Amino acid sequence: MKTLLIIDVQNDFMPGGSLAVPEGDKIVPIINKMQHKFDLVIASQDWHPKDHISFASNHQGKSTFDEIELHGKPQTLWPDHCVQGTEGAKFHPNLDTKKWEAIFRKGTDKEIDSYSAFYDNGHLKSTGLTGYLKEKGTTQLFLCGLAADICVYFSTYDAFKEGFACFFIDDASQPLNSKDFIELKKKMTYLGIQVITSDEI
Ligand code: VGL
Ligand code: ZN
Repeated sequence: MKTLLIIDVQNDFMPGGSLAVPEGDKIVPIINKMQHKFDLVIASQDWHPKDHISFASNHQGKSTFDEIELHGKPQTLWPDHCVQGTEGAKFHPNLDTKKWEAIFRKGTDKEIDSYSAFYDNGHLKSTGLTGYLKEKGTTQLFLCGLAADICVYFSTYDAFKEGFACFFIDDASQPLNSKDFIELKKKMTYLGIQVITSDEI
């Protein structure tokens, strides 16, 4: 059973948004075109409170993209983005959401960031996504969205560890840092995650 998980295709990650991914909007028509190929389509939504710990604005004397240590782990400090209820947190207006059966929100706890749609960055709390996918009968999980090297990557990695056969759809994802992403693609391929393009589905 083939499921598509669309990660964080939200306005703040688009060109002109507060945490813009280069050419982030390029993937919208590609995602729209492939949704009919899946038995189940779901999405994740980055959904932070205003006082979220990952925002540089909530740390005195710090700048955006600084790295600090939080709960013993490195944390990049981001510009304010995907604040609950704002325009920036909405999905791209041209994204076709009609077929979506569920939206999993993440990053809602102000004390911890959450790149993966499955767990927070400390792997302390689950979103319930594994249980949902298993109950729905998902065997093959296809992932795409923004940013390829952050939330799509960490979601794919967790999905793989949870035992799903994983497919990373390269042309339906865009990275924040394209150099890092080359290495991450190698790592995924090495692990047994298939890196594919949307015409191979
Ligand atoms: C993301 C950084 C912070 C993402 C979310 O969706 O890739 N990146 N929050
Ligand atoms: Zn975020």
